[in-house]
Amino acid sequence: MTISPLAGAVLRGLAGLAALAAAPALAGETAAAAPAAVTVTIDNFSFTPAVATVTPGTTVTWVNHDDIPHTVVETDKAFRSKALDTDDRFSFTFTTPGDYAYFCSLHPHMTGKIIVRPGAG
Ligand SMILES: [Cu+2]
Repeated sequence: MTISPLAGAVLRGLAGLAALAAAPALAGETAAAAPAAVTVTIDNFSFTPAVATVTPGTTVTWVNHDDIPHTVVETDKAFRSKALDTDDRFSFTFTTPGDYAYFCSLHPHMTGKIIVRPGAG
């Protein structure tokens, strides 16, 4: 038995649909690999979220919403901001997995942590 020209066209159409169906999955992987960004707000003498888990390559931006200055200082000096006035922001891109505990050098009871972990998020 031979496949009619019509049946051949239908089969080719199905193959085309399968290719289309595969495309969104590839697009999703591309999006997941894109640089990520996380914002930590400083409000009422606290960091929110206090603990954030991110993937390597993520840029974290701290924004001070208080009307007094704060800083963002990593305990092992991985990063250190200047004093942030109201609405000032400080960004750091995390490339190395690990735990990064930080605090405000002006108010050391203000603490937070960024956990950098492959596959997180
Ligand atoms: Cu502070």
